[in-house]
Amino acid sequence: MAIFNQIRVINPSMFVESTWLDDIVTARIPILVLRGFLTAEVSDAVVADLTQCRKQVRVSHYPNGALTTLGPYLAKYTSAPENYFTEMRDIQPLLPDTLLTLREQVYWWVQKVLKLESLQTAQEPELGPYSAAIVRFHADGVANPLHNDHIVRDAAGSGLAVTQILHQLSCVVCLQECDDGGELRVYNKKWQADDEQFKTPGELGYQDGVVHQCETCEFSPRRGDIYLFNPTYYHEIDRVSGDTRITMGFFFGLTDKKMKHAIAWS
Ligand SMILES: O=C(O)CCC(=O)C(=O)O
Repeated sequence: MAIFNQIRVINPSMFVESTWLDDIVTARIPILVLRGFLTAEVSDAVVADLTQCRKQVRVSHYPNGALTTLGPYLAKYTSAPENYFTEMRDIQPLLPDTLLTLREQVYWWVQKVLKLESLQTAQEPELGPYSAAIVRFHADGVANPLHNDHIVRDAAGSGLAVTQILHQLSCVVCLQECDDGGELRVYNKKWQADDEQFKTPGELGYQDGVVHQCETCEFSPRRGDIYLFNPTYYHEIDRVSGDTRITMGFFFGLTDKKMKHAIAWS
């Protein structure tokens, strides 16, 4: 049986392997880490500038947890997508330049490392551009329950452009690491329709039984790490201790069978 714990760490001087994209899509590589691309100076500058946006940070409460975010996430708005685009337009002018520049830089690195011909923020014909990234804050004591991200399922029937993708991937940039905890744990199990019996309506995520006896891959992000994984595989974030874990993230979806073109959103 394959061992599902092989995180692959790459640095900017490594030769790009043409199989990496397929390896992440299939979770042969459960987590691909780009280390040494982003400097400490840049991540520190972004974190410092984020304090200007305190008023725009939102906390979404659920019976089993809360999500603290800067910028909209589409999964929250699938029944009223126009509100997602409005929130995105309202917040865009308030985001610091350092964050916007980093976002562009990360898109470019991801495109090169995965040998994509294009990676662009998704556009909705009537509603405009999607949000290109989100900042997530996990303060001391916060965890994220077991879940998976699958926009084709979550926005089914909405007609949104992102529901046309063939595969969904997640990119996360660690801007500030926590002192302890905060590991990302990915399970060797992809969501399937009959897992819905493990969902409690209204709550975040799924009951633990859905990943019973599945292999796992655990990763403690360090400041400056950029990591990629397939979020349709179950995953969770362990309780954070100490400093707030701050990340910038976006999803991207491959739009063609040859896996050369991708659109991104948060
Ligand atoms: O912050 C992380 O490590 C993972 C965030 C997450 O759940 C995702 O990107 O789907």
